[in-house]
Amino acid sequence: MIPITFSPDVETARASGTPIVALESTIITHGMPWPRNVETARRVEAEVRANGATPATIAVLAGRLHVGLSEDELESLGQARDVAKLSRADFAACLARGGNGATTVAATMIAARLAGVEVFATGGIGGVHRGAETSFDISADLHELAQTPVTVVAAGAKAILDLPKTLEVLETLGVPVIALGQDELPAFWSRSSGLKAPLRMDDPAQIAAAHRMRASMGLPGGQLVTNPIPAADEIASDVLAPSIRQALREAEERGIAAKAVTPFLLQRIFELTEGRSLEANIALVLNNARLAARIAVELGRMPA
Ligand code: PSU
Ligand code: MN
Repeated sequence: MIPITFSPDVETARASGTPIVALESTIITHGMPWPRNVETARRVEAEVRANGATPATIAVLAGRLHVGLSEDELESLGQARDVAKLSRADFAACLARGGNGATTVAATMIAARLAGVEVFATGGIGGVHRGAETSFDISADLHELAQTPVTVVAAGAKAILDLPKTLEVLETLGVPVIALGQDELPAFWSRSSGLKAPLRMDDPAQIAAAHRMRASMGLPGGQLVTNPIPAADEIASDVLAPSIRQALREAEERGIAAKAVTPFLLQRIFELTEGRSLEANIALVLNNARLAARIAVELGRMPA
């Protein structure tokens, strides 16, 4: 038996068949500094509600999988220091030993599937790191997209990654990568990456229909929807590039590896851009929450 607790809101939504959008918690614990992390998590939930769906923020608290967090749970998670960053490999172990953990994209997809939730909003997925040809650092998020049937809305893969290699791996794994409303793959903090997105769709209904079609065909895995950050909030890639280069150099010098890489880079880029990267990150997550809710509403109108 999986120890699972649904929040009252999520329980009600499940009973009435209201659309639900899953939200991850690693972005809260490892992706943004307190108190902006908690404030953002609340705003993201409000954005999902304003667009007709119920938010379900996912985390492991004292060995229970929580689908939907209370105000207090969200606040204490946002302030906690020793929370594990959970992915596919360590999710079950954390539950089994009664631990606390924040879910990455991979772990949130697993939880969403267990809870019957088809759509999930995040900031940016993990991908193939620069230098992966020697470090072998490829996020488990990519493999999860290949096997778990959840549509993930992100603003692209983070620009700290090797985006061409990330696209290649997604293609190999058979993951549909859809750009919303433009031909180019967005690059998290900026709208353009210089890379063509494999697929383009212009409205949430098309994305929902493709999700259902994959299920009808018995294809495992989900879809990656890349939603460009709003133009008013983006940081042009050439403006950001020096900060990314410096953060990457420091990570290498200090021997940062494995799970620590992404949180380290995000924190350093936040410092090097004097907080600008965080403002953009917040704007893009809100934008993704909005789109994810619309996709969930469309799915709710379609036969299962
Ligand atoms: N999106 C953000 N900030 C984050 C993340 C996503 O805006 O911190 C997290 C997600 O949880 C994602 C993780 O799964 O970064 C990727 O970590 P890694 O590169 O170690 O797989
Ligand atoms: Mn990694």
